[in-house]
This record gives sequence, C-alpha cells and structure tokens, in this order.
Amino acid sequence: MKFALLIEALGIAPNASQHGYSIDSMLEMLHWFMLLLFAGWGSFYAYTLWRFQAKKNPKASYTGAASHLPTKLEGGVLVLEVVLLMAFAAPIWADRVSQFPTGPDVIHLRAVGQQFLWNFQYTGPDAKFGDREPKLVSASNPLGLDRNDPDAFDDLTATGEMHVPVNRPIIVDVMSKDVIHDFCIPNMRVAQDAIPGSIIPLWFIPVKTGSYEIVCAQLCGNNHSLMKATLVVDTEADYEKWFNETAKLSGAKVVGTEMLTPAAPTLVASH
Ligand SMILES: [Cu+2]
Repeated sequence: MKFALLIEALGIAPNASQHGYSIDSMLEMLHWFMLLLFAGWGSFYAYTLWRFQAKKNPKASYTGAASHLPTKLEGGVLVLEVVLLMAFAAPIWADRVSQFPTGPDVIHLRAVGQQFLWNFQYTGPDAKFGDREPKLVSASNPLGLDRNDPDAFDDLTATGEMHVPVNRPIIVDVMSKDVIHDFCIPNMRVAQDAIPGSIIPLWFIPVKTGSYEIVCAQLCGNNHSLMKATLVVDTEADYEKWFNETAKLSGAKVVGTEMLTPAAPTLVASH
C-alpha cells in the first residue's frame, strides 16, 4: 500500500523497506489530521479576532460562551488520538519489537558506533559473533575482533559501508564503543539508540536495491553531523561477491569464492 502524498511532498526520504509502508501510511494520516486541526483552529482564531473585536464589543461580557460545541470538538479530537495510538501506532510498534524474524534467511550483523563513524560485524557461516577485546582495537581492527576466538575466524568486519541482500530479513544489533549514538536509516524507517554496554536489536526487510544513507541521529560530539555510513542493498549475487571480497580483506579465513552464510558453509577451520 502506498499512501504518502503529503509526506513525500514535504521531503521524506522514499521508503525502501517492507514495514515502512505501514509507518508511512500512519505518518501520512497524522499529517492530514494535523492539517485539518490547523485549518480548524486557525479559522476559529481568525473568527474570534473578528467577532470579539473591541470596536464591536466596547464592554467585556461576563457570561462568556454558552455553546458546548468546543467541548464536543475536543472530545472528538481525543477519541481520534486514542484510535491513532491504539489502532495504528501500538500494533506497528509491537510488530517491530516482538516479531523478530528467524530462520536461515536472516542476515544478522552488528552496527557499532564510535565517534564519528559506524563499524559493522557479520557472523560467518557459523552464525556466531566472535569475541571482541578492547585491547585488540587498532586502526586496522577497529572492533578489536579476536581472530583466535573459535567463533571469530569467519567473521567479516567493515567500516563505513554495510551491505545486505534485497528481500531478506536483516537483524542489526546496535552497539556503541564510546558515547550514545543513534543508528538511523531513514529510507528503511528504522532508528535505534546505540548505548554503551547494551546490545539492542532492530530489524527490517529491504525491498529495493540501491544505496541509502545511514546517519547518527543522536548528538554525540563535535563531528556528529559527519557520522554517516552507506547502506548498499544488493542483489543476492552482488551481496555474495561483496561478502567474499570483504571477508578476505578483513582477515576472515575462507575458501574459494563461496558465499559465507549459514546456508552455504565452505570454510577451513581456524589455524
Ligand atoms: Cu554519533
């Protein structure tokens, strides 16, 4: 369903995720509702300016308005807002936080914020994240990945660029190395604070290939505005290519050009 006339005219980044359409519909509805309220209250305000001007009313009225219409209108607005919250917002939110996808199709990765960039860590075919040691952090190993950990030998790490295949469920564990950041992909309609010491997952299903901006949406220091990364939504084949090339560059132990996913494990053991 596509219902985003007003919000697109106002410049929202085009949606590219499966769940984003329901969020857009709600945003669109809210905007029309607010436009209606604005027009209603605005014309009421203009009317009172004209109706109660000093020239026509030299003496103040001590009885005031006798109509109950404003109370009824306020009641109507309240009911509409409860409906918006309970019938639209709450179910969408419940779906986001309690219906995490499972199964072999899921791509699971970590996004680790630091001043002022994003690092990414993907599990290899073992579907396990390798240990990270603060003392191993260096320019070439910004996540401090311990390659001697049995779970780490096939892990992929990347900085500034995150790739995912189109139409697959993506779970991102959002983390931080230093201060509070916020991992936000406007086109995917997801955002999550990155809290030091916490691992907080979010998920989405990208439905359009292309490059999208990942931003930090929480003021985190001097260069907060430069804290960007790129999300590339690839076709399955392009994703495999990227994964294999980047896995090798980042020091993962792999064989051949096989895809490093739980579905197609082709690895050498750690040595
Ligand atoms: Cu930040």
